[in-house]
Amino acid sequence: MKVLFVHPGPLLYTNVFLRLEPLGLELVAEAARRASHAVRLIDLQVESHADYHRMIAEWRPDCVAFSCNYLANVPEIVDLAKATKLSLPRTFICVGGHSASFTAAAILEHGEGAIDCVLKGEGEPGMVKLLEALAGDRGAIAKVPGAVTADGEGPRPGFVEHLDEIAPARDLVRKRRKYFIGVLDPCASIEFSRGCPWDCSFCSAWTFYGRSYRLRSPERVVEDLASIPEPGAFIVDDVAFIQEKHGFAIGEAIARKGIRKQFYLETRGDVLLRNKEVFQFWKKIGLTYIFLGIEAIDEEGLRKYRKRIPLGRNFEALEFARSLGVDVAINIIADPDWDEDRFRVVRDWCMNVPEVVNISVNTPYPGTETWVTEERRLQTRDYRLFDIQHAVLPTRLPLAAFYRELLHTQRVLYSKHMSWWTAPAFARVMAGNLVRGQTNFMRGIMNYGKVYNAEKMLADHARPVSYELPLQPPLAAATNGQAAKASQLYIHAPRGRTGRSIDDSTEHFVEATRMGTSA
Ligand code: B12
Ligand code: SF4
Repeated sequence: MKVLFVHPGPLLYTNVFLRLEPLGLELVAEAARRASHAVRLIDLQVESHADYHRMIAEWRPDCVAFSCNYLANVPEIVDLAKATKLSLPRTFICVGGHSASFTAAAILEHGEGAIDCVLKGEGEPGMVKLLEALAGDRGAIAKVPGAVTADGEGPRPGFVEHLDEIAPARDLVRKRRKYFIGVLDPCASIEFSRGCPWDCSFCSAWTFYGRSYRLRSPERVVEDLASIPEPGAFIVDDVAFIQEKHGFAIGEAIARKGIRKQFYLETRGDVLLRNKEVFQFWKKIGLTYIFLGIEAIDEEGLRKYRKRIPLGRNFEALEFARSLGVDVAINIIADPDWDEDRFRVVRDWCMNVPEVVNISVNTPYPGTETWVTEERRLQTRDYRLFDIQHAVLPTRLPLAAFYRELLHTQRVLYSKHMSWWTAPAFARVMAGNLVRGQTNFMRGIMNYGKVYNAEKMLADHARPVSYELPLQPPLAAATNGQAAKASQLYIHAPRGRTGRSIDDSTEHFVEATRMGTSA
């Protein structure tokens, strides 16, 4: 069968700070190719809708598979599906990815018959089974694990048993040099592990993967890395180097092979402090950027996000990250409840730390416990506003004033970062990138003013809405958080301790720092 894999268009800050290789979609495409299907991939972050329509008109795929990891992309995907069905009525259309998995029924409904199936969970095993059913017994589609169709829902999706069995179809992406994060331009993406053993209430990584955690072997990682031409590599793991031994094994294999790259990774403060030597070793082999999930700068803020890592440990982690001599980025979550004073305190704090600080807005996301338990009701259900840059919960300040404060804070931070980017050391890196024809980051910086604009943000709330996110569950159900978690939130079935490839000491460490009591 001819299968076209489609990544939707850019997110708000994809146009400024980063734009990443569609790694998940490449993995699903490779699984389909290994099952003897003809596959193509188009990434609408870097190609246009006109390119897409041209491609489907010329190639006439039997199946179009969209990737939907973010709510903000839902309307675009639904509209593209409808247009595709109009021009190619016999083409089967499916949607997969994180957000699609948590909002499957709503997506089918928005499609009004144009979307044949939402395939929940990890796409590699599910897609192969779906295509098998599509080529043979169409009646079996609704029984494919993870499939949700108008005829019903199949069993829970199956896991990839060993991450070493899968590989990304990197060759299918047509504009590789368009992917970057900051000055890592161009930059590829790579996976060392999958899933997360913690269970934070505001996050859906654990509900999606059933609190499982699997590792890729150092041999496969090195083989994959060696095939990547880009000098930068974004490590996509939710929490990098949870297990020290694995981090060392990969690092040493990279060093032995003589691979030189600049790496970006994200991790937790307590993991950084627990496994200091690994991060020191990685600095030697090219670790350049660390993103630390700090979220709040005071105990009250941390309580709100129920982070079970004391503020002192967070600051200690920051100190340690600084001592590594890598660039450190952190995220602060602005709550819609903030007033002018709170914004001012945060601004002052941010100006006094050497890190790159990003401010996002507290947004309940389906698939998280917060989605079920958040007592504040949504002010809007327009998918496009669920991009962690808009306020979807009631604001204490009038909305216009909230955006003015938010944008002012972001602008102050931007000027701080700008002064570094123009500093001689950075300017040299930028100049080097420009000489190599890599202009992604430079263009991003120039886009800033256009993208972050208080009037535009406010006007976004007044746009006509075609598709609305399903309602949050009623509060009665929300009070029973644990039951809601177990029965409604998991996409992959939890396998308990056996589903986590970590040693007992790491399991105890996770146990002591996680939020909930789930399996
Ligand atoms: C890179 C990244 C980003 C980038 C995106 C950049 C870009 N597009 O250029 C940035 C930084 C912008 C970002 C932002 C956000 N992100 Co993000 N991000 C990631 C990250 C770290 C890596 C994605 C990745 O490559 N994964 C690896 C591949 C292998 O997995 P995958 O893409 O999920 O693909 C698999 C499945 O989803 C599925 N699948 C995917 N596509 C398809 C298609 C079909 C047809 C099928 C069948 C299956 C399928 O199969 C794939 C293989 O198993 C993930 C964490 C993670 N480890 O996945 C979070 C993650 C996806 N992000 C998440 C979240 C919550 C966000 C934010 C809301 C805020 C935040 N907390 O970071 C914002 C939202 C932005 C917005 N505007 O809406 C969540 C999940 C979101 C959800 N929908 O529930 C994740 C899992 C992180 C987490 N711990 O919560 N993110
Ligand atoms: S540590 Fe918490 S926030 Fe981070 S990925 Fe795991 S569950 Fe999500």
